[in-house]
Amino acid sequence: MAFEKLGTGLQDAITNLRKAVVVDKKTVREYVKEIQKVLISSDVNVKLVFELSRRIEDRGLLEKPPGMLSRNENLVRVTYEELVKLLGAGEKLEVRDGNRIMLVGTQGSGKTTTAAKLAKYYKKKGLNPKLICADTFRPAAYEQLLQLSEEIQVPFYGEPGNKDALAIIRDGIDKFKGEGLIIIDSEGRHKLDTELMRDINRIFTAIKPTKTLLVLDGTIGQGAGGQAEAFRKACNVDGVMLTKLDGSAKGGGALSACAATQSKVYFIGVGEHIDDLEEFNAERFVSRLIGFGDLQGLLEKAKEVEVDEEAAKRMMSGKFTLEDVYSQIDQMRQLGPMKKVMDMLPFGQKVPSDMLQMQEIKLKKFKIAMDSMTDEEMQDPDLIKHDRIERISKGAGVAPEDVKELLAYYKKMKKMMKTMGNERKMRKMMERFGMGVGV
Ligand SMILES: Nc1nc2c(ncn2[C@@H]2O[C@H](COP(=O)(O)OP(=O)(O)OP(=O)(O)O)[C@@H](O)[C@H]2O)c(=O)[nH]1
Ligand SMILES: [Mg+2]
Repeated sequence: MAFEKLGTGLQDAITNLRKAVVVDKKTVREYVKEIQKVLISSDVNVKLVFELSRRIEDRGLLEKPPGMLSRNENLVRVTYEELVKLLGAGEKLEVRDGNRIMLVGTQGSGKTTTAAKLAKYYKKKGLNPKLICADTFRPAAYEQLLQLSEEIQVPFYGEPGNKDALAIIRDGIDKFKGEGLIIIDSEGRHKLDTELMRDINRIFTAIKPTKTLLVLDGTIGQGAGGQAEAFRKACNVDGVMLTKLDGSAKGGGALSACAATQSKVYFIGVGEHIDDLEEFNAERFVSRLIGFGDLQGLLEKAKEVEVDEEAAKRMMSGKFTLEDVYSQIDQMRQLGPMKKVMDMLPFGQKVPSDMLQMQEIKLKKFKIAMDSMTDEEMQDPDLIKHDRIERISKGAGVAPEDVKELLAYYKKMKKMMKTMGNERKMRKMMERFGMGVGV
């Protein structure tokens, strides 16, 4: 499996961090050191690794954790963000039928295999890919792509024996009437030589591909950056396809080097099989390395509460009105089953179970009842006594018991919010004295 070592290394570092009871300078340094080791053994450029670890350390120590995140949870989030930055922002290759993709690259980098992989990939997406073999250099090139195209049942064009690559491409496009997504496999040379570049340029000018993609062998590690840069200067490369990342310990180096040279990696090849192609998206990639489930929950936790911070502060300070209950019910229903929502919050376990079991139908009744209340009543529910209960229940078409139950629910919540607010203050105070408690 590709990147298994990198993933395990990162996950181990995170597991150790999570075990830490106190998150202080020493813990952060140790964690950052572990991350450094993992990245360097994955061939990421030492300078980049040090820059990244400095940022993780600084942010981990100085940044106020957003939302409900603890300090070590925030460190994991920061690591994720910095790794995504290191590998470049996600951007999809935008192509459609009628476009032409040309693959270029040095000999043996994986162009022919990748051309077929790409054709299968877009076929599965509902496009109509077609393959042209424009490699006149290697005698077996025609047979190789023909066979692959038969395997994936994609139309193929080639002219064995013809040495004029440009003429073959033109004939192919004619034969396909310019329709479908035309993928052109070109020839490779020993290394990046001027002759190859001249050929590519000649074809490039005549064909004007919609996208020119550079196929790079990922096993060369950091060297991928230099190649990517050279090709980009020589011809108009739109992006990179990094191959052979399976089983290569240098994958991290190749990926980060491409990002560092502003060469967008669109796809990665992770095996010899035709399906071993993945669209590269740094966010998805890093979250998978770190452990997807873990990270998703964490990011949501940070986001979710960011939005509600004001309301939460107000509620916890004891200023809790029926309006808060109203919006709380709305939010909870948006988020899903209440039990699940509560489990995500650090104080979740403390919420009495009867509150969690509050049925949907009851919440709906509560909302209807609140719709029949005046602003004054919403702000100050203590005003709601016998006559008002009668009026509200009649206006809303619910039983007076429902209104009473709502008021009881409100009182219980208000009390709970106050207790939690006090606990939060306590926790903050402990943190200030360097007694921060871990996850
Ligand atoms: N393990 C692995 N092997 C790959 C991958 N992509 C290509 N290969 C292998 O790399 C070798 C070269 O692939 P080709 O597709 O023939 O490379 P090419 O760039 O077309 O080569 P030339 O046409 O000779 O320049 C083949 O044995 C492929 O099976 C990959 O993602 N993983
Ligand atoms: Mg080839």
